[in-house]
Amino acid sequence: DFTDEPIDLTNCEKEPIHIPGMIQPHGALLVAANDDARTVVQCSRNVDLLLGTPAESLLGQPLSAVIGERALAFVEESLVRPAAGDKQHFLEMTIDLPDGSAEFFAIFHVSDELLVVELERPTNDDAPVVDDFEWVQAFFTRIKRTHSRAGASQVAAELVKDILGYDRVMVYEFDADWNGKVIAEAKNSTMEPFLGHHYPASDIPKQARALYVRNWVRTIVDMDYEPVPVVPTLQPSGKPLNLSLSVLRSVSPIHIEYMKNMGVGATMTISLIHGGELWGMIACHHESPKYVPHRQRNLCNFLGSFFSSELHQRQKLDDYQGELHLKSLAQRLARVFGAPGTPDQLKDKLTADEDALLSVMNASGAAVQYKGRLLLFGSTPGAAQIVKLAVWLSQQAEDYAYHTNRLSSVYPQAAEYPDKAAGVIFLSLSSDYRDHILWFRPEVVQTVTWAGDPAKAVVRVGEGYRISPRKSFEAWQEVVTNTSLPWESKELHTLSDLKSIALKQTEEDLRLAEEKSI
Ligand code: BLA
Repeated sequence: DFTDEPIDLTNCEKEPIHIPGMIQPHGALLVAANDDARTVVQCSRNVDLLLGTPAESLLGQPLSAVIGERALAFVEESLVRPAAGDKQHFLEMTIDLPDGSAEFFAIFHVSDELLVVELERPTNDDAPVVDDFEWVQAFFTRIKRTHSRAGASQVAAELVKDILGYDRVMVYEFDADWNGKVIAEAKNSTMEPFLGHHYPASDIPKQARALYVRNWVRTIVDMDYEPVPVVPTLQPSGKPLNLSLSVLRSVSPIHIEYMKNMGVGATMTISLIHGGELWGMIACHHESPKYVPHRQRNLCNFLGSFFSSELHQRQKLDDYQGELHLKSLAQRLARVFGAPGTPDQLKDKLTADEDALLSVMNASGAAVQYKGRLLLFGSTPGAAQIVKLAVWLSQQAEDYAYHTNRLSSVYPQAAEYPDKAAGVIFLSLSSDYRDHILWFRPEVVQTVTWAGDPAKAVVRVGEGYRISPRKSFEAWQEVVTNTSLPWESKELHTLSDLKSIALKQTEEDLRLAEEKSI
């Protein structure tokens, strides 16, 4: 219940989306008790439209009277199979209706001991005609041929788009804080590009992510749908019906609004999971309503898990190559700092290799203080600001180095230049701290791209108010204000490599100074 609650990011997490008491109307839902007759105890209101029998007449009947003895026997048999636990089973069946028989997809699972059967009528309109085998083969072959994570993601997006025919297919990746980024995209030319865009964690709240770990494919067939209530609302035990594993589960109205704001008419999402953890999603958008038959959805589920493990391998390769690259940059810099010469000579050398100086820390700016001269590269605060900051940093430094990605929280003056230095890494080049390097990163808000309509901060829902999707971005912006992307362990490793080089240099200086004084 959201009524009168203050608007904050945790609201989204409180919505009990697993017990909406409603379904999407492209199918019908039957709930059967765990008794011998498998008595129908709940059903969706729209059974009259799909099965020709009103809900009132269906409730209390044995399930076999609705789906037939044979289908029920098959269902019971698949349920006792081992590892049947947390998953759905699937069956194509013909059901005798009052006015003739019809084909259905039946997807069933167990929820609180109750048997939940979901029936979808295959639509013959734009269902893609594909050969499963060819499809799977094309997917495997083309993914296997790619070498990088980005390459594999791009191919996956393109293949899923070809196969399912959505207007836009994205590979969406979570970071450590569950914020998301679009890392690959295949789309119709008329669609606005989302590639590279970042989204706050609250856009896919925690309880939704938990459901996508259990249920790997989520479809919303028509954003403009009228939800269909399940009757009676509660199961015989008095509890709400848990629809965590349901494929027809009605969607959070907040999420629907979010999608409509984006101009999306239908979606399908395939979970990307590694080691039991959701690390990303393949997100498909269609401008108009779109139904994909369960058969194809199932195949996507399988391809998603194949793609996940392929991508994991490529990530390891990318990390390894990234480390090699950083090492070579660090060596180049070590040569420069190993024989710096005069400040002017050092300046010339670093200017010629500015790219190495900045990319070794993935920084947007750097400052080098050397023999009384301050040399600036890329985007930095002003010289006077840097000199003051460096004094403070040399006091904080332990073992000649210091780093933070929230500089202004420990050094308030930095709030004057978050666009230049929300994060900083400091490395002393001499034992008296007089010579040193600073690397800078701007605040993350400046470096990420955001799309969407920031209007409509609050929506009226009945008596109360609810947070709307775009409000979450503002809240997220507050969270990341004055914060840069974190310094990663590979950068901190390189820092200590550079440090040992710099310190050797310092020892050498001391030895020379000693020799001179003798
Ligand atoms: C679900 N939010 C989702 C899903 C996606 C996103 C992919 C999965 C369901 C689906 O396939 O549509 C988010 N989709 C995105 C993003 C992009 C995209 C970021 O295409 C970018 C390109 N959402 C909000 C806010 C709340 C919220 C503020 O923005 C909460 C108040 C909730 N999102 C929300 C909920 C779900 C959801 C509750 C679960 C929907 C469900 O499965 O019922």
